[in-house]
Amino acid sequence: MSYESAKAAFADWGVDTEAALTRLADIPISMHCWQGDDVVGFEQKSGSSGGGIQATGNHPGRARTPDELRADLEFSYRQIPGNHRLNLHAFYLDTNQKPDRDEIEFSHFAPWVDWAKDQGLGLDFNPTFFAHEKADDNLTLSHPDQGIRDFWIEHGKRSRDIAAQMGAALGTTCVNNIWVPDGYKDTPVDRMAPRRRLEASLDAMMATPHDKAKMLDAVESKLFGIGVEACTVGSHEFYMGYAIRKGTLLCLDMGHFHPTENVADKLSSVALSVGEILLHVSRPMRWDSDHVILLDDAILQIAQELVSADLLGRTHIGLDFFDATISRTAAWVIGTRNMQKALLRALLAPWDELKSAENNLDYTSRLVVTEEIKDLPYATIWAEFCNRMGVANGLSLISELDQYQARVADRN
Ligand code: RNT
Ligand code: ZN
Repeated sequence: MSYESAKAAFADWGVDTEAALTRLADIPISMHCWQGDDVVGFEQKSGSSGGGIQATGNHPGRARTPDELRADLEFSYRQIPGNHRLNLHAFYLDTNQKPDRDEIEFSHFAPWVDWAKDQGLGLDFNPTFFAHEKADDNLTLSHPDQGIRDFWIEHGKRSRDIAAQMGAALGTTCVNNIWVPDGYKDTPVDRMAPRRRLEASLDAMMATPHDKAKMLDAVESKLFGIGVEACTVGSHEFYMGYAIRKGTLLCLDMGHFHPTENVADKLSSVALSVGEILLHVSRPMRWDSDHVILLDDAILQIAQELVSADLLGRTHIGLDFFDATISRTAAWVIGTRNMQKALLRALLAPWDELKSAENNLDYTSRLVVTEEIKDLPYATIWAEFCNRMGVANGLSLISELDQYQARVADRN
């Protein structure tokens, strides 16, 4: 089908495909650096990340150095239409020095910033509160030991400074997302004390205000992790309250709720109480398994809510998945494009008609329309988008992905 016929098919439903394509081109996705190396980081340590998160698999091609990771990212961004962002974790520093987490500085990330500038990418940032001996007990900012808390508070402060400098250097606000693994394997007798300590540590960490045009703080909750099954200190209620009271962003990770909860449903509720939202778009399978996102109902519903509730202007879309059983670059490319495809579908829906049917309690029309529009030629509009952005699609995309994977397969 030609783009012109597809455009006409959507026009029959009152949908303007040109407006949708223009809007889509303007939505940056923050791609997470940690899919490229199985969340290992560049502190010259190997093994599991700790903190209850783990990439499983040993498919060849894991990036072992910042240069390899950047090469993989450059390839991946070339297969993704539009201009996007990179979400860096603090333990991906690029320096010959070996600063401990409480010694990191902007200079340790300078190669990333120079590269991002060169590539036209925005940067987001995360302090790393795991994969470190002082996090081995799965307690960091809420640790009973003041010395350990202070170590992590210093790491958090430095991360905020680095993020603000990244935002300033690149002229685009850097979201600094705070996730700590803190929790208990077995049922704690005191849930209040660690939560008070976490709150006090966060307050100390964020005491210095930063220019919001350069850096925005976000806090990420979790239901449970491996090894912290009984209690996560930074629960959803904890951080939702914290974000509302302190004016930070709230990060919703799709894998951090009970598997039957619908994260899409949370967006409009949360948006009434917090100014901006950070999403970690992920795919939990039975637990927080961080599978590559598919173009499935969960993702389509997230995108529908962002468009229908008019939340795109105050939601930062970040991805969070890591699969080590497949090509790391293919994982990035397919996952990011799926997020965009979901957004495109949402932008191509006849929202006025659907909302008016719902307001008139005409649920029959609502059902008929939501189901009939599933047959519209979305693929043609997506192909047009890729074409205009000079990006491969379909079989030619597969051949690009295969060729690149073949080039990195001898890494060991
Ligand atoms: C862990 C959180 C967190 C991490 C990254 C690496 O459960 O989802 O966002 O995945 O910080
Ligand atoms: Zn996350």
